[in-house]
Amino acid sequence: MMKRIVTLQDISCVGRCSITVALPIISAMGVECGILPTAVLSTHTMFQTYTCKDLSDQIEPISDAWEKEQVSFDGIYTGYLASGEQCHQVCDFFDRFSGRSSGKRSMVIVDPAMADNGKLYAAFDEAFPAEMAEVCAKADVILPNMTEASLLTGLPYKTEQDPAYIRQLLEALLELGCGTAVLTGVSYEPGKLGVAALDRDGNEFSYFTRRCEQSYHGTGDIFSSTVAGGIMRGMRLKDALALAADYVVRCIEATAASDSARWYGAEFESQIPWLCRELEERLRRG
Ligand code: PXL
Repeated sequence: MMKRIVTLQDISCVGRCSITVALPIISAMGVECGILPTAVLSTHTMFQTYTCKDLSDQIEPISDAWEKEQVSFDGIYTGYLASGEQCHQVCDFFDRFSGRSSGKRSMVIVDPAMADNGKLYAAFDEAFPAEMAEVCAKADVILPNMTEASLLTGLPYKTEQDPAYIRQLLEALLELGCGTAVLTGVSYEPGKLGVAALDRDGNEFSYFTRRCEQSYHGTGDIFSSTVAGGIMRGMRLKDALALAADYVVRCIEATAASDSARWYGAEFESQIPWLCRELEERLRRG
């Protein structure tokens, strides 16, 4: 039977991030994707002018209606959340819908999308990372980038990385309470970039690709959505991470070959056929 995931993040109407990325990618991967929009923005917050309508007051009534209709999810995937208060609501949502009480556990995947390149996104204040840490505490898998990991753990943000520092960050992330911590944007040598993960049983793994010169907004959302889709399709986490990293590289390469502005995100659409083919191929190989 087809798996059903629900993603909780904003709708940035233009700019290729959050729901406008998650929905097409997860659907293309053969997974039903429900949405619970946390806010509606004209664009993501890296544009100079943007509007934002917080939808916090919709989370509870939508949850109530779903509960009445006995809607259930195989997975819950969260991204950009609009406020600290909303982080609490999302924790309540996990308690209601992750099936921990009914025994049919759903996978909780949290991308604590709140910062990049050493800086919090424009809409957040310094108190926000501690609220997001509470969301991470309830997750099976968290997917922070280096900046987010440093804000979540209080460890310094370093652009020069080594394995000891990455291990320290991963251990500190696990201490938040999540099942597996995945760090993105890990780099030990100039031409390579990748991810490193550690789970509660002490299993550690990493995956590296070539480092692309260009960077585009929203690639973190492309990555996390692909990981979520891969897990829902039954991939092992490390295989889902590798597929997601390879897909992001292809998306960046496709975008670099065109002349689109980086604020409009990466052209993930043109690489969806590759993603679908590669997903089925890698699932077959096992
Ligand atoms: O891609 C992360 C993201 C999602 N949603 C909104 C954002 C950002 C990053 O800036 O502003 C509204």
